[in-house]
Amino acid sequence: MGLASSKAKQAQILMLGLDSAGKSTLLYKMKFNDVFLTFPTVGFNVEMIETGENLALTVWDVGGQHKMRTAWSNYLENADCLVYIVDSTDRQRLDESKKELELILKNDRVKNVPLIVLANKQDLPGALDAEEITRRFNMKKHCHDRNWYVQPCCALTGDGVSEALQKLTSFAKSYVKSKQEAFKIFRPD
Ligand code: G3D
Ligand code: MG
Repeated sequence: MGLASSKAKQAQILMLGLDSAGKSTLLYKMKFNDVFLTFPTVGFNVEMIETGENLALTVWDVGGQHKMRTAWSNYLENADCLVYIVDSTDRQRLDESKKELELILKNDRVKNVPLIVLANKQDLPGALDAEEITRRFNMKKHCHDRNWYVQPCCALTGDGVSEALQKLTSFAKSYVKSKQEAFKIFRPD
């Protein structure tokens, strides 16, 4: 194994979703495997997560309140994977959540960037399951040009969170690799 391949790689992960979907709770569950009291995020939280696979994830959790959403596009530039959190019980705002996701996916800055949708709050009665979220968000249509996956989870108990982290690592890894290969073609030695 050469030096270059043994060097730990970095991936930038961007967590988005409406306010109260569970982004900050998920971030801390992923990082510390613990539940913290969260407050509406003003600005952003950022944490580094070691994956144990020669890849460190820098995870950005950007506030989801209405006034913050216009700032989302500023964070899109260097994302290697998007994580979009949905409150699967919030049927009233499901359409709003879907529209915000569509806007993100239309942005050229995240063309081909992989996406994981987390169907959060599966512990609560009436939560829509991953299949239903997939269908209602019309994922096949909106994500035909990127890797995507919908993972059911509960940020409080941690159910589905390690699966989400595994998928995230695998998507981010292949995206970082494809970026590096494109760079080599662009700048041959
Ligand atoms: P946000 O960062 O997306 O705005 P938060 O969301 O992480 O601050 O979470 C908003 C509220 O949802 C919090 O409750 C949090 O405990 C709760 N929550 C997050 N994930 C889950 C989940 O999987 N199941 C349940 N039942 N609740 C969840 P409070 O009461 O502090 O507002
Ligand atoms: Mg938050």
